[in-house]
Amino acid sequence: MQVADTKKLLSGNEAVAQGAYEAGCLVGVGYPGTPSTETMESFAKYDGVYAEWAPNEKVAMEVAGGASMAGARCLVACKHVGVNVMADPLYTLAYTGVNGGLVLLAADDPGMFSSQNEQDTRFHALGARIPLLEPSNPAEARDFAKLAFDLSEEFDIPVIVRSTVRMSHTKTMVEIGERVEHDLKPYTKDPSKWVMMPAFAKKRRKVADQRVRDLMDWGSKSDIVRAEYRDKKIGIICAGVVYEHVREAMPDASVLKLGITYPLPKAAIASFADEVEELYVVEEASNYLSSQVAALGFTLNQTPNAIPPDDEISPEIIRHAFGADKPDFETFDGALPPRPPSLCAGCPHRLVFSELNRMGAIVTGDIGCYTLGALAPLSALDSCVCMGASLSMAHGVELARKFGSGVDEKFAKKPVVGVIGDSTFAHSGITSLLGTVYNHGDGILCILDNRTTAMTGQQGNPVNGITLQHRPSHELDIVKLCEAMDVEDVQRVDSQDLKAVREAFKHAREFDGLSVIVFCSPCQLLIRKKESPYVVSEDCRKCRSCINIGCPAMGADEEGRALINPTQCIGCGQCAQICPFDCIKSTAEG
Ligand SMILES: Cc1ncc(C[n+]2csc(CCOP(=O)(O)OP(=O)(O)O)c2C)c(N)n1
Repeated sequence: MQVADTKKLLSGNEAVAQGAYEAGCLVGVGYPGTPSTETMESFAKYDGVYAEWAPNEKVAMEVAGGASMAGARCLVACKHVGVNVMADPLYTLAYTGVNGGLVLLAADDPGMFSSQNEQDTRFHALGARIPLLEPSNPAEARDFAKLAFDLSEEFDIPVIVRSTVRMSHTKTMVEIGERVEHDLKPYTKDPSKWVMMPAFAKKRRKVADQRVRDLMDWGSKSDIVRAEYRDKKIGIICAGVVYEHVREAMPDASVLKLGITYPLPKAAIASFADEVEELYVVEEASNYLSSQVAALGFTLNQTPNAIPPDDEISPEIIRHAFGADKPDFETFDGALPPRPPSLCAGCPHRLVFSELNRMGAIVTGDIGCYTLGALAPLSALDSCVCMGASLSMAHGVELARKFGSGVDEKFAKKPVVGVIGDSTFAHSGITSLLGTVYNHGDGILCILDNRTTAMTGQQGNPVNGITLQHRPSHELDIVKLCEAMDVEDVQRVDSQDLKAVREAFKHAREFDGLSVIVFCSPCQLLIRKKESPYVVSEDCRKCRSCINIGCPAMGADEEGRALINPTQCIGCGQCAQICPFDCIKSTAEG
């Protein structure tokens, strides 16, 4: 079938990029994070735009703030937890307002498919007094992204477009249009708008409040707020992808579809509430909408069965909430066997964790592929909280042990090790390390430099010096940086060489003070090199040392002898190095 070239099959993320492109957005800045990553990756591919990865979301928002002040339309994209990182500039940009339109795509992750928490960006919109639009599908994502730029300039405020994982990654046909170029808006120096010291900020705070009232009225008149009347017994208020689920689950119910969920369009809600007998809110993973509708003075009915407060919602869950039998997901015929995630065959992080496990260290971890070092059989991590936390939490553990009383003797003797990846180090680990050095901390810090941001799909970062649009750059030399920070003991070690890894840890444990080990070896998915596979000889003594490094290519036969799956083995030789009896050889050795 021929599809007219005014339509494209786009994911929600790609559609936001398309909308931004059509709106004449010039500058795109983001930091990768599922489910938002493809937004900036696809925006970067359009002609006539400038796009870059920032080292973190705060920097991204500040770059966009500057470009907006200079008159350009700007798009920022990140995942929900990235909004926390940028909260400082974001909340104050709500006071300064914008010059060129500034739009933030914030992708939430109800169900936590790839996140450490399930927070709802709408609470940030409420806290910062920033309007938030919620498209329900990719077609709307493109429309709302375009609209968001106009709204941003009309109301002099950054605008958030909130997506959720289901919308970010679903593809549908999207009507597309031409780009409308925008010259830079003229810049006029105006400290009362852009210099947020208390005397000016106090006045801007009032401007922000008035803007919220104006936006409430705007929403009630806008066609992105739509009352759909059917049977008027049940009226459901909903937004985003939940709207699609509600329509599927309750096709006869009346629906108020909110395209803007902050500020809430009070007048539109009031007329809907007047028309229906029972008023409900359906939402997922948070009570933002129900609490805010109730705060406006509307009385909500409760569904016969509660809507779960956490996790993604589905049409089955909605039907059950309104009285249908509970869906029985367990007996689903096509149930898949469980496949726990694991580090890839040949992953350069593996030997570091196998050693940390052997050392019985207290390991404060971080976010990246290496978080998988927490899982059996490596079982090497004690904590993982947020990007950058590894180094500062290691310092905190040391402080408690050093200054606390009644410290358990065994606990006191364990080495404390912070482990962080290269992208995460650049994101927010550098200041953590600085804090430890400044406060004369000790312990061991491992920086796992696999030459990429692997977890989110191999993006460039300041350590590998690869930029989003392949412009010239600089590679950050982590060792030199540590030395410049006055770290007294810094080693650079090949993380695929077990002997070197062991020696580095031995040296670091003996060193009296803070010791940093920069483990270097590229991610296997980056080099995609497959050497001859390894095999286990007849002499295998079933000690399981090789199996315990958790390589997906390793297994055991019925008698417990180690076995290597040749289709999965990439020939890295980690297992051969770990075997204490020299029973594993490369097939290349004949
Ligand atoms: C504030 C925040 N932004 C983005 C993410 C998404 N994210 C998780 S880990 C990671 C980077 C991982 O790269 P790196 O530290 O180099 O480790 P690798 O995966 O390469 O081992 C990113 C971008 C996040 N969890 N939190």
